[in-house]
Formats: sequence, structure tokens, C-alpha cells
Amino acid sequence: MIFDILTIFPGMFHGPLSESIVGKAQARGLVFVRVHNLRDYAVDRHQMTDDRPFGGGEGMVMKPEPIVHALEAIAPLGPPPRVVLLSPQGRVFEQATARRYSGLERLVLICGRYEGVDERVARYFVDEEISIGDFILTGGELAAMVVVDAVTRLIPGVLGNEASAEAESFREPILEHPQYTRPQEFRGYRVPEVLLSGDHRRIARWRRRQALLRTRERRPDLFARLSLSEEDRELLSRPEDAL
Ligand code: 9D3
Repeated sequence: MIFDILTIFPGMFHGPLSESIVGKAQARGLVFVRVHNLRDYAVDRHQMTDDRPFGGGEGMVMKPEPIVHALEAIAPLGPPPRVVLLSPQGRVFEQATARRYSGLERLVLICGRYEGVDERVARYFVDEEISIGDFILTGGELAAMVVVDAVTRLIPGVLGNEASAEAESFREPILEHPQYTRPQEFRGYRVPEVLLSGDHRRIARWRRRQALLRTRERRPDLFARLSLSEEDRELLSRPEDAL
């Protein structure tokens, strides 16, 4: 899979995408991340990528020419890409979006800056506009890295044999139970006794109860959509030591 990233801050990408799983996937030739400096595609002698908004107002708007010239220049460098604009005005990126992108051969990610991108780019040169959530970033670069990370781990061969993209899509939308590892006691805090008991039925019930409790507490939106079994209801109504 090829990612082409258009940005005025190419240096932001070098660290994060060379480390860890994405770095290894690149080293193994499973993904290619190419970062293109929009300033190189500017048309005027000052290499301007932004300008003042028509109609007046605060801040600056990204000019259309550098973005469209960059799209045209990189078009021949691979199969026809899907072109995505990162912007607060987009549909929210979720796991289903990542899954859909992971099946593509090539994705172009355009990182907006300032108050946004000239609307003609969004309307006529972009296939879809996405946001990574309801919080304010300083630009689309970190959002693009989030997309690269979420999509890369779904590409066959990138992760080990664990958790295929397929399996994840059929998993119940519930938070995970708490995890503990050695030592049994850390700064006076002990691992829950049930996990050391060797009683696998009891451990499974404890974990299920913890997952349900924390989903109800932290993600009421997910909890409301769960279809609880009779045993789930019983686990929730019973005190912990009666497991
Ligand atoms: C006048 C209001 N503007 C500043 C507060 C709006 C605004 C413009 C540009 C807010 C953020 C940005 C830069 N953000 C992105 O380009 C962006 C983003 C985000 O801010 N949140 C979540 N996802 C994304 S994707 C791109």
C-alpha cells in the first residue's frame, strides 16, 4: 500500500512513521509512505501556500494551486489513488474507515493548515474529507499519521498472526478487562487474587464483569448498544466476591 502525504511540514512525519510497527512495515516493503512538500509545488516566486480569505475574516486559507499541482505531479507515481483531505469539516474517521482504506492500493492524504483549504479543492479534487474527532488540532499532519497507523496495522502481514482485521470487525464493541503482570505486589498494590487462583471459570467471569462495569462507566454509548446475556446481567448485579 502506498501513502502519499501532501503537507507544508514534511519534517513532522520522519520520526513517528519510521518507528515501531509502521517503520517495520515500511522496511519490509509492505507499505510505502512518501511525504511531499507542498511548498515545492507553489506557483509564485515566494512559494506561497496560503492567502487571505475572500470576503474577509481572520486567518489564512490554503491556496488551491500548490495542492492541485502536487496531485497532478504525483498522479503517475503509482495506481490511481483515493484522495482524502484531513479537515475538521470531515466525516469522523473510525475503524470501518480504516478497514475500507486498508483494501486500497494507494491513498493520498492532504494535510490542511491555517483556517482551512480553498473549498474548490475539497469539492472538485478530493474524494472524501475526514476528521479524526471532535477536538482542535493545529493542522492535519497528526491526523494523517493517525490514519497511516490505523490503516497500516490492518494490512496483511504487518502484524503477526494475532487479531486479523476480519476478527476485529466481528468482536463485541466492549472495553477490555484490566490486565496485570509481574510482580504480584508493586508498591504495596496487589494483583487481584482471582487472577492467581488458577480457577479459569472464575477468572473468565471476573474479566467479563470488569469489562462490563468499565464499559458502563466509561463508554455509556457502547454499553447502551450491548445485548447482555442472562449471565451478564447476573454478573453485574452480583457483588464481586460472590463470583
Ligand atoms: C476558527 C476556527 N478554526 C480554528 C479554531 C477552525 C480550525 C481550522 C483548522 C480548527 C482546526 C484546524 C486544523 N485542524 C485540522 O486540520 C484537522 C483536524 C482537527 O483539528 N481535529 C480533528 N481532526 C482533524 S483532521 C484535520
